[in-house]
Amino acid sequence: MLDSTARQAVVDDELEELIEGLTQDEKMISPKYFYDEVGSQLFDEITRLPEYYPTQTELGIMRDNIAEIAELVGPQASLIEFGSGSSMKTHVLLRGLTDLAVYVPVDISEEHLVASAEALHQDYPDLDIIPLVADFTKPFDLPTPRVMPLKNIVYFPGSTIGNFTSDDALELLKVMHTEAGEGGALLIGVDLQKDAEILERAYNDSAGVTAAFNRNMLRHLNREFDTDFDVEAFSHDARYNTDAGRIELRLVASDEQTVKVGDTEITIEEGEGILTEYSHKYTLRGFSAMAADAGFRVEHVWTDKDELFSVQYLVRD
Ligand code: AVJ
Repeated sequence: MLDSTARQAVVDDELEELIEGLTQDEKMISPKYFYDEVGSQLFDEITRLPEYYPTQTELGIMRDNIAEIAELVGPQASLIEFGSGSSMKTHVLLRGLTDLAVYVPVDISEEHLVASAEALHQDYPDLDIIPLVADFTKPFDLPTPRVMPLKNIVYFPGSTIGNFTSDDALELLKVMHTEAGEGGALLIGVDLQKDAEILERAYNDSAGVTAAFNRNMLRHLNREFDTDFDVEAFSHDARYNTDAGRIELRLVASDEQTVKVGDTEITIEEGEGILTEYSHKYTLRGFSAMAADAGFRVEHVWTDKDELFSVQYLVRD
């Protein structure tokens, strides 16, 4: 745990980063601020919405193909999940893989990590689980398990890769390449390009859950950084940018707003949007080109019958 001085330093850095994002030509706030307790609950609700196809589709792909996935992974692998690993998809793997040597969930939030690792230990008492607190966008040291693994399998589900710009996504793939090590592989969920209509429906659900999720970010900031965003003065906007192949989430001010962020006053014009998230969608060809730049070769791709979503097994070249 961080002591109070260290925690203050983190908050100061984050405040600086927040101000930087809000003083650019195109104002932006990092999507990491979606996930306070309420935001995590809202995201959970999103994954159960009929319009939000990614979660259920990916889970279906995992269930339908777990035998083939287990065959490729082989016995005595180390499964290294980027993210804290509380999802149903993780359970499909932990149940379906043969004789795992160790499971290493990696997350920046110690709280999430400890809670989910404890729950997993109840379900898999014989599995060696070694939670690791780390920022997985930068290389980190792997722990030493009880049993020496035959290979490392990095797992990155949820199309979280879509949150990253292409430069950052490439950097992250390179980190995964390093962590996979010699003979290792990456199992990754990647959302696919499709009709704008299906995509926009998934991020503009009729129950308004995604809108609440987007706006909740401001409530989170008000609490954590003592800012004074008028949450009700911002509306949810999600549209598909066809050229860039990504959904863009914004919070749009209904009238001029002045907000105090630390010692900085920020003016947001009427109708101006603050970018809160990119969710990139890939073509199979585009993703494999990026993977190749990071040193990976796509060994296998599984999709659903409508080719909405893909799960891909990448090996080191
Ligand atoms: C968790 C980043 C994969 O991009 O679809 C869902 C987040 N944002 N609805 C996505 C999200 C709005 C989600 N990821």
